[in-house]
Amino acid sequence: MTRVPRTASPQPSSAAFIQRRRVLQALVALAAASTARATQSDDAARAPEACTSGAQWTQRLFIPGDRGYLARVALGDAPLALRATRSRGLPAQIFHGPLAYTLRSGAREFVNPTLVVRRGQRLRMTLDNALDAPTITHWHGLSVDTNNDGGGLTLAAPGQRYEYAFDVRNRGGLYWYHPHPHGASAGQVHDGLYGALEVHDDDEAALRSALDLTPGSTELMLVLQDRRDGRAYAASAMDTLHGYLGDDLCVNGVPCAWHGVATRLYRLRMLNACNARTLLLAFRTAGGTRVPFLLIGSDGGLLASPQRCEQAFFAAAERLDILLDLRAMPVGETVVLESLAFDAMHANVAPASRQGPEPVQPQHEHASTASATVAPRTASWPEGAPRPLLQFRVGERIDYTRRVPERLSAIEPIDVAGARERPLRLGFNKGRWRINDRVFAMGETPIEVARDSTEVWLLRNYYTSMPHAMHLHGFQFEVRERETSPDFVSSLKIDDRGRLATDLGYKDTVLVWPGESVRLAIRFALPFPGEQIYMFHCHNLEHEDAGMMLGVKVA
Ligand SMILES: [Cu+2]
Repeated sequence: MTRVPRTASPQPSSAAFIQRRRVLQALVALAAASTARATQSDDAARAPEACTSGAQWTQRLFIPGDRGYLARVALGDAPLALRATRSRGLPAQIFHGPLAYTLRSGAREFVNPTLVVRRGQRLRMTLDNALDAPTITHWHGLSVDTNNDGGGLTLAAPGQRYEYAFDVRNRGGLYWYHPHPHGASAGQVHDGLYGALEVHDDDEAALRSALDLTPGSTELMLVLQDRRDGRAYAASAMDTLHGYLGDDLCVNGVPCAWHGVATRLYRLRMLNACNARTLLLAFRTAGGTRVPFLLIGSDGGLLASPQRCEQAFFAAAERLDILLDLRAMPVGETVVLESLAFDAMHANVAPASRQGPEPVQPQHEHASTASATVAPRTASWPEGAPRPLLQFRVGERIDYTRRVPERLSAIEPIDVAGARERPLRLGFNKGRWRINDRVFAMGETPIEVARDSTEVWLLRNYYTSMPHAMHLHGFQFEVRERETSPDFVSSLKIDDRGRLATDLGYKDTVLVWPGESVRLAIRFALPFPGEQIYMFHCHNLEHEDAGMMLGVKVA
């Protein structure tokens, strides 16, 4: 858990670094005439080329191997055991919290494994709780029944085991798993309990074949988490109000990493595993030229067709599937994945924050005792502040002639004729974030939905609020419409319903900005007998733990 010391100056300082940058800039200048790309952005040109944590692209991006940290493991018929425990034995460069999921398959041991399943397969998994606090694992985005959802109605006590068994009904795509014990989710996720779950299907196979994509090489899974240090979660009252933000963004456990690439298409499958942070992702060359990308998928798998983007908001718990085209890049060029500056719109809740939120009684003790001695502090990286995240270095010229398919998958619009519209207001009162003025109460289901019905959910966020990334368990939905969006959001709209490229396809998490109304179409098709209970909540995990969550009964 050692890390590179923080430096006072965010600017690169070593002579060698400056020399390298000059060389790169010269290369870029030579290549500029032949690189017909987006217009130069003054903002981008002024942005620091190096990551600001002090490491300055000195570490390689961590690529998972055939075992260990984040490695992919194909689940077969035999049940495997996921163990929530203390993290240990990670590679030295990995910056991870004090907790981890471990899994053993044959002779191989995995840490926060990427679980790989086929659509239609039966998933059998045991959760062993080796923490000193209750936990439960939620399968984020999967269509499962209440007992398998892990939404927090049932917990595994310390030393106890919980059994999951369900059919994987979801489309191919990147889903994930993380703890969901009410009142303690934020700490457990922050402390290191999270992992990706890849569902494979025919559309996925066709894409990999068409573009010659190989996981771990030309298809890179990037798990993003912001951290302050390697220690256990310690949230201040301000963190509880705004969400816990880190100082550094770790990509696959490494801040400020670089990765060597060739002149071809790369697929980047990204998971925002941050507790609360929204990013505005974009790519640029060292010289400041914006590099557009193709958005090919989101939470519920591949879009119908690729969408060309120059930037995309990426909220907590969302997934983005991106193709980055490096064919026109000269060898020696660098392309930086960065988060652009944006108005985080937290200002409107600042006055209330002076009094601090009303204390929330956690229902469970925190998973780690180490936090007791750590004084909470706020992050040095405010939400919306620009930050380079990951550097790609073009080191090899290759011929690559594959074409991106026009059709990626079939997206059936949800028929909303006769659908009930259900208003859900997001707001703040008496020190708590609320949905329809309520906070979560165990055993209550203020939202009751008829089995196999279709509803339109109208999410309205107050002007005097902050952005909330709203997540529904158990069902993927369609974002139908955005109204009265902030100007900088509506400037990215791609249709006359105010939708963004990242709203397309199927979603399970949607970011709702202050003053905005967002309509979702949800088909509550329920293949399970009896009544089922799900959660609808903000995925700013501090908001969720403090009660910005309602039970949903489908019967
Ligand atoms: Cu929220």
